[in-house]
Amino acid sequence: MHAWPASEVPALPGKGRDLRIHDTATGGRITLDPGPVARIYVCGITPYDATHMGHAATYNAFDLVQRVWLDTKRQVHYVQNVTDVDDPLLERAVRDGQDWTELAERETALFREDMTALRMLPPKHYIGAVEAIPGIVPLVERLRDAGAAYELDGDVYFSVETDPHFGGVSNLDAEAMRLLSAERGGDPERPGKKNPLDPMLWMAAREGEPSWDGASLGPGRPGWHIECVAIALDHLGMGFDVQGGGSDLAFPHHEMGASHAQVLTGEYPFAQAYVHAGMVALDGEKMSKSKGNLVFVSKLRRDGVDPAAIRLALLSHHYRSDWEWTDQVLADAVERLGRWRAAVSRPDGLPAEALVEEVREALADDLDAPAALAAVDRWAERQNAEGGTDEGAPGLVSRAVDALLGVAL
Ligand code: 5CA
Ligand code: ZN
Repeated sequence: MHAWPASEVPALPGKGRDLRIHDTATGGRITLDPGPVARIYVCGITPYDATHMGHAATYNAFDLVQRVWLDTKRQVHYVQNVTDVDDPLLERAVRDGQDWTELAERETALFREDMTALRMLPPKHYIGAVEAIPGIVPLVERLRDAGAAYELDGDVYFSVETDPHFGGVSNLDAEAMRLLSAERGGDPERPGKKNPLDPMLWMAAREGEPSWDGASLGPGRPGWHIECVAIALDHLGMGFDVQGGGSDLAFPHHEMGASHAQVLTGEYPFAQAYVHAGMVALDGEKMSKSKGNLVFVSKLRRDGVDPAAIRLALLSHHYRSDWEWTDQVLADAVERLGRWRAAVSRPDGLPAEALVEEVREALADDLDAPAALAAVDRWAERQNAEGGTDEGAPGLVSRAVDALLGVAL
């Protein structure tokens, strides 16, 4: 699949700091030590509805990871998937009487437009589940042949007990895992499973549903977790730097994915850090396609909201916190954007080298975007009130805000 066009990342004087980031698996902050090419996998959308502010907030967090790494003069190898076949997508297509491939294509196209407008840097590899199927089948066969997967009425399940590290990503107790598994696509109640938590790797073809050649597995379609594992292993290999997504993916998705990969390769860990963004809510409840309490990026754009203001609204919350989208959040961002634009449009200004370092330090410190915004606010306030004599300052601030925060002033 093609991704979306990259906005230019202006070069800044000096060099950024190494990223210290909260890792769900260890429950603490770790300093990442990527090589010259940092590797990141971020779980993509299931394209049955348009990009909402929750999605945008999560992709904003991982866009900041990329920008911090680029500022340390590293290359970034960023991979993202599109879950373009899965139960919720097929159910929505049936509900609305439309072709599931058309639905997926249309919503993926809209997502690309939203990401472009928000200046999110694109992945190097943007891979759909459907196009990954030829790579998924042999992985499932290998797991089965190694005794790590078993068949149940034609479906193939992964046996979580074959991974000694199982549970080490989310660190949840058995009861919490069972509840979340039932809530998030698992089937802990299905009789005949070795362990109620075992996730499906390959679903045998169902009447009226799309299916693909599964070689010795028979016709069917892939489970959700193995999709991301196949794509990540293919394009990044084991031990990549960051596995990212919203906090609702820590269990079961990232837990299961890590186990699949660790059993497949005999290596540990799947990723150096598991990084999770908080959930954005609307009217007191997590924004979600299944509930329908959504604010869409595309709708705001159509209403004439500047994408830079949407981006500032996202940046005004720490990526790990759960927060509520309100009209006030957007109004504050519009106002801030106005103040910043006024400040950089003055012909000369307050020296800004120290500001660039403050923004760098804030982002390197577990992506503290609110602290970065506060630093720019302080500069803009003094600049608007007093100005200065440094001719290069407004340009430097514009470039830094673009390069590090993805906001075009
Ligand atoms: N296709 C799978 C991942 S392989 C999936 O979870 N798709 S999704 O469309 O449901 O979500 C895409 C990303 O947005 C995921 O990282 C998810 O954790 C995140 N996300 C979904 N809802 C919210 C929300 N309300 N707030 C923050 N992030 C969210
Ligand atoms: Zn995923």
